Parts: sequence; C-alpha cells; structure tokens
Amino acid sequence: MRIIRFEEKQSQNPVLAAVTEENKVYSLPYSSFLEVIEVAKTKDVRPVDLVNEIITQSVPLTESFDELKLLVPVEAPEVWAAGVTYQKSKEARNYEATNGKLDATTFYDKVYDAERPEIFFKSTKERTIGPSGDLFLRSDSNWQIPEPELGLVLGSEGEILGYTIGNDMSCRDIEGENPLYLPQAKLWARSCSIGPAILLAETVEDPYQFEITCKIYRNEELVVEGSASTNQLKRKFDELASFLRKDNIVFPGTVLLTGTCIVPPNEFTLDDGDQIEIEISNIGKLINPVKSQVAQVAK
Ligand code: DO4
Ligand code: MG
Repeated sequence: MRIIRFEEKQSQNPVLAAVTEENKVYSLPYSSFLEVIEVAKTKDVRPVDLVNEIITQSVPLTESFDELKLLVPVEAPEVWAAGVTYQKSKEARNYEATNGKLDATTFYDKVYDAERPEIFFKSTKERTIGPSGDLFLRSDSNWQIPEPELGLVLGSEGEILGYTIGNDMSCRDIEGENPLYLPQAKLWARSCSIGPAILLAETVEDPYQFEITCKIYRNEELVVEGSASTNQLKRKFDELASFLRKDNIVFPGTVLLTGTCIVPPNEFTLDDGDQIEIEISNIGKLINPVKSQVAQVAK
C-alpha cells in the first residue's frame, strides 16, 4: 500500500490518497501522511489497516495514477543522508578524492568499515522538490551526478514509517577537492527530490530486496543506465536511523536517504535539459528534469 499526495485539478489543493497494488487510487480523509500515522496510533491499528478500512468503504478515483499531478508524498521538515554505505560509493568517492590514483587507505575506506556511519544534513522542506519538479545544477561545479537512494520516512522516535525514493544530487569535483566542502557538494536549492510515493513499512516483507534502477536521458536518448539492490547495503536501516536519532531531535516526517549504489561513469556529468528517472520496486518512479540556472539566465 502506497501513500501519495497530488494536486486536485480544479481547486489545485493537495489531496492525500492511497494507491493499491492494482494501481487504484483512493482519496483519504486526512491532510498528510503523518495524520494517517497519528490516527492509526490513536485507534491502536496499523496504518495499513486504517487505510484498508477506508478503501473498502469508498470508490477509487476515475483518474488513473499516471494522470495525477503528484506532489512530494511528505513535506519532510529535514532530509538527512547516509554516505559510503555501498562498496560502489566507496570506490567512486576514492576515485574523485585521488583523481583515480588511489595508493593508500582513505577516510572513505575507514568510514565504510567503522561502527559509526557517515550521516550528513541534506535538505529542508523548502529546498526539496517532488515528482516532475526541476532539479537545479550548481553553477560552480563541472561534475554533477544524481544519487538514486532508498529513503526512510521516520517518526519522532526514529522509527521507520515507510519507504520512498530520493535523489541526493552531488558535485563530485567539490566533494573530491576537499572533504570539508561536503555541505556545498550536497546542499543547494532544489538539489534533492523525493517521491513519488511512500510504501507503508508494515507492508514490506524484506527491505533488503528493493531493486533500484536509474536512467538518464539526454535529448530523449538514454545516456546512462544502472541498477542495484538494497541487498548490497553494508549496514542495516535501523542502524542508520538510530545514529541519526542519537542525542538528536527527529522531526516526524524526516527522510533519511540511505546511500547510493549506482554511480554514472566517471566521465559523465549532468547537463541542462537532462531527465533523471529513478525507479524502486513497489514504490514507483521518480522523474525529474535537470535545469542549469546559468543556462536559464543566458537564454
Ligand atoms: O561522503 C560522501 C557522501 C556519499 C554519499 O552521498 C553516498 O554514498 O550516497
Ligand atoms: Mg548519497
């Protein structure tokens, strides 16, 4: 069972809805994903049971899922991200930090094996965009890529309420130049997208079996394609969430991205007009066009 938000055509108001496995869409009498969680808690039922009860008493929308103008499924007050949680990411970070001339152990090797994971601040509600929104390129970077990641939607205790898709856009040149530049390599306006749906946690049998694919199109031609599975993750999701929670405040609806396992070829950089498609099994496809602010000003 998935939860989405979409913009109602006439009123342009956001509507919360549930999407069944058959792709049928039912609007829900709540204003947000977090309200579903709250009401379920009050009634002492699982969120999926609450949603199923509503669905059995209502009719699906006449519009199909593909016709809806989707919004972020949750207005995450904060987005955090874990890094170097997959072998592939460790290799890519070592490449950019050493210009491909790795000859010693790096701090990326160390963090991959350390007890404490890398967790960094990625985005806020105001900087995060949803399905179909434009992702911006940074104007002072010449080497930018998407990072397709599974996102955990967390409650205030750091508990995993659901799963979504996230794009941790990154500047490999800034990150590789100096690790102290990480916040600038990761965080700028519209450098993070999430969506299109939240898959309720209690409906997922094994979160280490998600298949992730990423496709990048340029002038409608497929220029990058990669796939991976969450079974390649070095850590556990609860472990990542518990480190975020340690001595910290976790605002309900916070999204924790869990690291990238797909890296485009080293010679690739994103360009104005590219389209990024990230798909995760049972969650959906997060599609975003890419815009260079420099190219927009020059036009
Ligand atoms: O240390 C850099 C961040 C790595 C990252 O974002 C990832 O592995 O996904
Ligand atoms: Mg990342």
